[in-house]
Amino acid sequence: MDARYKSREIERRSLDVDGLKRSFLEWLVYSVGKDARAATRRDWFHTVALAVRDRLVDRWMDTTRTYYQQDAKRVYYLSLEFLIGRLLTNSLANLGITDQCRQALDRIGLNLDDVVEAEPDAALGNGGLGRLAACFLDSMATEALPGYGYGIRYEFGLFEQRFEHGWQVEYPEQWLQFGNPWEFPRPEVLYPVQFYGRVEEFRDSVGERAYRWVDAERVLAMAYDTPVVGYGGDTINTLRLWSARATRDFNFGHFNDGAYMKAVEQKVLTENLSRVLYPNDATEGGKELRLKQEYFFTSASLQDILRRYLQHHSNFDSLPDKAAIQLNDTHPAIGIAELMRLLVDQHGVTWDKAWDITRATFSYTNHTLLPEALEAWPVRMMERVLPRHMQIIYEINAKFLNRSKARAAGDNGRLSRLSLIDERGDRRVRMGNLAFLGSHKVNGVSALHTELMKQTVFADFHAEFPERINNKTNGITPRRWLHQANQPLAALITSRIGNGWIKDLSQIKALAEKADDLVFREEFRRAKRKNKKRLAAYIARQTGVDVQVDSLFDVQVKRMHEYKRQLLNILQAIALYNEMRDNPTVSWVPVTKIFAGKAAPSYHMAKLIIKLINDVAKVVNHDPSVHDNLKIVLLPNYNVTAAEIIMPAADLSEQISTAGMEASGTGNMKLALNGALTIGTLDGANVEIREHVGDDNIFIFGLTAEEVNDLRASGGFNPRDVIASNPSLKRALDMISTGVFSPDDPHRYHPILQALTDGGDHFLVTADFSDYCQAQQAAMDLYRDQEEWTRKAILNTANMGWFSSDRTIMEYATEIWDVHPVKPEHPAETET
Ligand code: RUG
Repeated sequence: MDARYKSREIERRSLDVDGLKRSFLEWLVYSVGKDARAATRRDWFHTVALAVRDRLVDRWMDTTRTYYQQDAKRVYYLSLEFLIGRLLTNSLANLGITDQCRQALDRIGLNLDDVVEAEPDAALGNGGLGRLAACFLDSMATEALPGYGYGIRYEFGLFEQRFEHGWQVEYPEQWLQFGNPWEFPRPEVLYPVQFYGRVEEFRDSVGERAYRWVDAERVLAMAYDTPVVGYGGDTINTLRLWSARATRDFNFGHFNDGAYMKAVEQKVLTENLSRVLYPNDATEGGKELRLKQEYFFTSASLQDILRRYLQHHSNFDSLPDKAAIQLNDTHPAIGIAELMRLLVDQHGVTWDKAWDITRATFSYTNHTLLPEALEAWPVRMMERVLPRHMQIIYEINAKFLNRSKARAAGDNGRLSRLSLIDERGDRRVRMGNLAFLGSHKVNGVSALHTELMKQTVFADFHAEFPERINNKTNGITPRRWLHQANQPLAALITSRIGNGWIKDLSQIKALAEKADDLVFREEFRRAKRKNKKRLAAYIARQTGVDVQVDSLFDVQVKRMHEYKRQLLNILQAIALYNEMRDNPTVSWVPVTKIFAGKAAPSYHMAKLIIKLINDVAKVVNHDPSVHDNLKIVLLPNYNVTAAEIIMPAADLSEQISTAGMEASGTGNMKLALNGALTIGTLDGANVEIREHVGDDNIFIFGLTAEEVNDLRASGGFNPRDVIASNPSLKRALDMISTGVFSPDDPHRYHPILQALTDGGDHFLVTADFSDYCQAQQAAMDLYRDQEEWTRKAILNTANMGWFSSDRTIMEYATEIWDVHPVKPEHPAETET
């Protein structure tokens, strides 16, 4: 090998400060094309990212090659959302070269923290579901599991949220505007995906009835690969995202007609498929583009999975031994019909065999019980967009209902509930039922949620397949959410118990014995204070509001949704505001209420709640009579990057959903791991958090899921009675209704008041108000005793080890996927 080339090869892998510095200077000139004097912060970000990328490519290829050579069983995580956030800090930390990189940049006169700020936040997801997928990628790579993520490379991620006069306004999020140094385009990895057309029946070579999908429109799915670095950098997996490309023949007809503009227009329309992420947490049915997006990425992923499988196999008998496909919610559930189509129509596998293979390969995670979020596509739309799939779904359904008929013993209600088709009104395909039926395992995301799944949405299916439903309580990656986001606390923990916790979070339990150590408590508080100072500066920059660093940071960060009850929180803030004004001589615990979260653009009630929070904040923050003891801020544009600043700084974590409605929550885990005490209902994973951190170290309030159910069923709940009997709630609502917070438009909040009264208060805000205020009071009282507060905070951090996504992913691997760790072989490293 040419000596110069070889030395470059080594240089590309060198992890020391000099090597990094040389690479930076070389990359800036030869790849970014800039002179050091003219380089912007963004140029430096690209430079550093490209140089870091060099250092992981060899190991990435080694990982892929090892999987191939060992024909290892792979797991494919199909998800319409991956909320990955920034990658530079993550890659540096997981490669273990943060300090070297910092020093190398220092020598060039640059600050790593500034460079990091130039990276856009990859927001290819809405909230918890997408972030969970990103945490799982990190855990699969860290646990050396052969795992691939498959999704869509949206050109526009989740919208950017701004507040204009207190209202949410959405702007496009152009994260790819300046290029993405982490991704590798694969123009050769291209699969056709069809839509529309019709199905033709014919006789195959042995005279059997067969089908082909003809006259369809064709789109191409092109792959973009992003390396996923596991902690330690040994395993580097792949996230493969699909981008839509118009086929060339698609446009030919138009060109020949001379209709150039029409051809171009068609190309643009086709490529719209991967243009934008749908901004709804709860999908509304009836959006054709959304259905096409789901099929587009699922079909491309399955074609890719089969291609990889066929490199080693000549028939599909052992597909379930070589591939596990996880459906992240119902979004990729059409994959069940698609795999059937590929096996039966394209590869000539018999129906029954194909069905066995399909079921053994797929598994499905349910993330919600909310009826509006359970996808159901109109049959007429499905027949038009995916005619062959609709036939396949009919056939799966007919066979299944036929089999169940005997057991249902004439119970037609049961059969119609089990059916894949909802025959009521406008006929719809129930994607949850399809996902359930086509999977060998179906899981919920917290113990409570899984139990409720068995009792509610999937009760009939559970009776039919009692072994299928299982629980996999969510988790979070300790790398991003403690090691990287909270460096002061991470360093403190490591100084006491070593750094084993980064890869094995159960080790953090050893901190529990430090909870009584006064010196440790002091250092723990110091770390928290540092994070609070950072957040206070961020709040000042974003909102112009100055907050007291030593006030109680009371944090509610998540999507804006009525069931998450930001409204309950702001009503309590108004009540507290009134108490402070009524009792000016009392020495109040200063409180800073911090909110952040986006509302779906079409969700008017959630947007009105945003406006209410901003309106209340304006009044409270400018009222001198509360002496700065209460501040309220709503931070704009909540995303992963903002969460990394907020989570480490919180004292109190608001997890106050109506019991039975939050499937799990993962923000609750991030906050508790960072030493915040939870104030919450017995909902989702809060139940398990309480079990781990202990009853004394959490503020639980409100109705239980069972009580919520009973109260609603009884029909005897009257919110007006509750309001009349609670003067502080009544006063808060009166202030809203008389325009104290909206003098320019006193009736602005009529819809909210209406929902809480005549609307029946579906989310039971009024029912839980009094208990919530008491829990808040208990939190404020405890906060006065900083020693006791810190002791409990330490116990929260120490007892959150079980909530690592490494634990969750290993449960999936052993109990659902039967996928095992594979150590990559790194031959190049032994050579040099
Ligand atoms: O709302 C749920 C959260 O409770 C959960 O923690 C998260 C991850 O499992 O998923 C959220 N979710 C549910 N996001 N979208 C949906 C409905 O499709």
